[in-house]
Amino acid sequence: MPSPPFCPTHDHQHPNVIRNFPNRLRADSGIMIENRDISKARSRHSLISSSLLPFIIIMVAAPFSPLGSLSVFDSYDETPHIGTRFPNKSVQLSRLLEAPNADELLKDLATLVSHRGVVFFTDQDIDVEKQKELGARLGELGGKPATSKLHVHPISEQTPELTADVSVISSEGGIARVGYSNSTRASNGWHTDITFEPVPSDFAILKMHTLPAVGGDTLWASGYEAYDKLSPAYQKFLEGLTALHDGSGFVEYAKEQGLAINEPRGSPENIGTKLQAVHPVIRTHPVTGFKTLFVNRGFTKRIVELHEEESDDLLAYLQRHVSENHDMQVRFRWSKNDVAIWDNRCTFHTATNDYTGFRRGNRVVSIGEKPYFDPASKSRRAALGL
Ligand SMILES: O=C(O)CCC(=O)C(=O)O
Ligand SMILES: [Fe+2]
Repeated sequence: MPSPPFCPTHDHQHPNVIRNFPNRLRADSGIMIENRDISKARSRHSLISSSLLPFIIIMVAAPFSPLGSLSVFDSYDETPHIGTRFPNKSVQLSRLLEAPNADELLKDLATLVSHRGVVFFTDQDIDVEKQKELGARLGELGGKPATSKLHVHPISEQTPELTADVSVISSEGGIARVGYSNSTRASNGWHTDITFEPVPSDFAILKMHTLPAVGGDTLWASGYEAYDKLSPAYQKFLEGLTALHDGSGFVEYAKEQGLAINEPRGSPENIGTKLQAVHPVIRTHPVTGFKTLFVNRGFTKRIVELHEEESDDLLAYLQRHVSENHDMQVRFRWSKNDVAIWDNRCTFHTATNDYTGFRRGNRVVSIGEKPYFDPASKSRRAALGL
């Protein structure tokens, strides 16, 4: 196997890395040059003079890759359906932000996150100010409404160190611990961030800087694959429905703590202290165009068009569908200063509260667009021919 020609950091450590190789060629040249196995080319093209063989260019359909300009860096897919990782700490988000082609790199990063659901970066030096800049630019480059900014969480407090558009994710309390109980099933923690907002989130960026020696993994699940695994009849049924999302847990927490609910929260439409919104049960992702399941255990309380008992049963089924299908999940074991960027339009996630000691990180959540369902949109499997 010849070494990939364009990647100075290529180390062949992960078996999946080589999958990016044809795409890298495609990204750079516009065509795909098949030079990986010249012996096969020799037998297929035996009428061609052997002196020409090293220069054979075969036009073949390259497999789809959402990496774009990021294909120059080593990366691998954590699972077939969700999760991509940049394993080398030489890939720093802080440097992508300063690169001469930063707009191209960040737009491609946003596209990659939208396709793969969650993307992991190793040992990052990015500070909170730059994390906020990244959060703002990712969605802007994808063309979201100009009124959509960073989310201000209803119960985030402004401190001398951090503005209210940064959420501290801490084992000691606050946003990540509201409603937490260690005497219920771990899978009750599955949620999608802030779906109680009329204009909910596109991206979230979490950097973990304090970790227990072991434990505290985070899991993500794919909303695209959750849709795709359902039968056509069930898909059709869900496509006609809408659901009420409710963040009343935060309202109660604010009351108990004597806090005011912050508003507006990253969009002129995210106002009021009720923290409720109605969204389609299946939404179309505005970047990929794929259909995705958009109800979650944490915030979705009621399917509007159904009787209460029907709604309870359906939501319980969909929760099991997400939490019990581990073929649509990825589990990430954090190391200090790792960063995860996920798309809140097409994923679910949950923390794992199995550790002792401190665990802390900073999270930035950006506001995207109002969810919609386009009946002409395709599922991910249909669009990619999977
Ligand atoms: O603590 C974690 O692993 C994830 C917390 C969370 O839900 C979030 O940051 O949105
Ligand atoms: Fe979350």
